[in-house]
Amino acid sequence: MNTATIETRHGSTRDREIVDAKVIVTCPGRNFVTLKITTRSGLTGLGDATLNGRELAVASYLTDHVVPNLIGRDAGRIEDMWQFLHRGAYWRRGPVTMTAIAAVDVALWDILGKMAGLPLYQLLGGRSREGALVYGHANGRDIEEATDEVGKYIEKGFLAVRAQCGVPGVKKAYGISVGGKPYEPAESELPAETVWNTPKYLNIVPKLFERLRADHGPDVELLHDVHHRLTPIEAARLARDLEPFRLFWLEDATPAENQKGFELIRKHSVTALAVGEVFNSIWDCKHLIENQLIDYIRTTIVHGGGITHVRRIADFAALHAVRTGFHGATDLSPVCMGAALHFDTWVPNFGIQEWMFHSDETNEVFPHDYVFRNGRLHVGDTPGHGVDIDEKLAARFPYAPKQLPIARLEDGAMWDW
Ligand code: GCO
Ligand code: MG
Repeated sequence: MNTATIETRHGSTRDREIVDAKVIVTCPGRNFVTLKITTRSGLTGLGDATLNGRELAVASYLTDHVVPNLIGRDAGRIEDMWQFLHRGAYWRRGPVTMTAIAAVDVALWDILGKMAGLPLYQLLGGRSREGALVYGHANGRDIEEATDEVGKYIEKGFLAVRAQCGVPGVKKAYGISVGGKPYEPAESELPAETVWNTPKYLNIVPKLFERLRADHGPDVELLHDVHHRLTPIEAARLARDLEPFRLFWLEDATPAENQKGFELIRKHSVTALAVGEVFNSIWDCKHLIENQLIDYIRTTIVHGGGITHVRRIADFAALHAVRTGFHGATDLSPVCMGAALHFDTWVPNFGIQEWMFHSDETNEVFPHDYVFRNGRLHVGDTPGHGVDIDEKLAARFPYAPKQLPIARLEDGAMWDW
């Protein structure tokens, strides 16, 4: 086969030239930033670029500093594009940079899938499983309400459920919805102030899980998110107290900047640990993974530099028996979710995928082909990642500034939210 034949079958360099790239900001209930890349042959690819509460920083990074570099380049050179944007920018890593790089990377993988006429999981190496086990978010103002909510998820077919409950004496505990609406943390233009009390929290959580096991039996997988609130020794105590209830994982038990802290947790408990939704590089998790201080790595596609980089993290994690458990809150758009699910379908060391339900408006703006069946999300066979954007509809939902809450201790000092 000569070069000319190869080029006609797979798109010539000229066909693959990037002729347009634009950033779409929309707020169908919450803000999303999306990058859309178009090639000369008319193929388009989408990448999510959403960084909750700091959306416009990424939009500007892309529009002002990345898009001018994309025009005229070969959309097929995905690896080179990644290196160009990472090494070439001189300023590496960081959530804004890595989210912007992820958007380009995912859009290019999407285009590659369309060029090949294949779903993304096939490009990565094909299926390892039929569907991706997902966990939903159950929460309640008290234990009673939380156990009812867990029951509802089980009835819907979920095999794994994250459970959070209100903390008596704490006005706004993390993860608890208000007014019957689904939980959405970024609720106001300026950060809502919450007050935190660790002893009260440490008192209630084991009681919640004792009750959940009593009500729902041993089979359902239960998870819990501490959301960075504890010191390492407090986290160790909670992990030990929760051992009898066999959690699938305890998440972000302590802020992960202090990685030695995880040794302390490990020393005292065999509760599985998950970390990494705020990481953006393999360098953030290298120590935790190679020392087997965690069991699940949560860094997902949009915040971890795209498929190209997260694949490196996953392969490295596999060497150390660490599995993936990607972040999947509603602040990641369906575009990230679609890409993550293709990754989950392929990656050998898959653990679980978080799945918070997007609003109907969001699902209409981002039509997609993944579906929930029997506790798992299943990707379709649409070429690429299978998620599109309805730009006309997106334009009807203009950006609305919203920030995440903050937490203070009772004496007024700042704490980790
Ligand atoms: C989780 C999370 C999120 C974050 C959110 C911040 O789903 O595990 O911790 O809900 O709070 O992504 O933007
Ligand atoms: Mg979390």
